[in-house]
Amino acid sequence: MSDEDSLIKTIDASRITDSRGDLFVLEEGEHLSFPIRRAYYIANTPQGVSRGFHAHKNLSQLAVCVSGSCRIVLDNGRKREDVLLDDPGRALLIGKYIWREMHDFSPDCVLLVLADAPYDEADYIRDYEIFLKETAHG
Ligand code: T46
Repeated sequence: MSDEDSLIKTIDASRITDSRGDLFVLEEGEHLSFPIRRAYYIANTPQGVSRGFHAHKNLSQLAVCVSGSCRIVLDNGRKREDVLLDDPGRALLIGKYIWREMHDFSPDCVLLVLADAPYDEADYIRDYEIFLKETAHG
């Protein structure tokens, strides 16, 4: 886990390497403090396209580039930090009320996201001004 003041909190997957290559493990209890209720993955992102630009009110997620790389910006309304995800053994925690943007997808990027709740559009804040208002006193 990284520096406590930073918005960038990463988790190292367990890596089991043998002559066949690497097998990475992310397991509830061991690596994750929340249950995995949904997994989705983002692939084939055209060059120059960015995604995200929203926050969640009540969703914790773990994101890992299982192939390729992308840059993720995290913003809590007071500061913004960015991190390059380019290692299938390093996963990024994205918590509640964190504005996220995904940029600079490599052509081979597959971004896997593990989430602790089913999809719910009502949980999204997709307007940055509303996000700033909702985090102003937090
Ligand atoms: C997030 C970042 C990291 C579904 O129907 N089910 C799902 O589970 C998801 C994730 C999305 N959708 C629908 C909603 C939209 O109509 O798929 C469409 C694209 O979703 P969105 O524009 O929100 O995708 P991103 O890449 O901007 O954001 C996604 C996640 O939605 C979001 O929770 O934190 O990845």
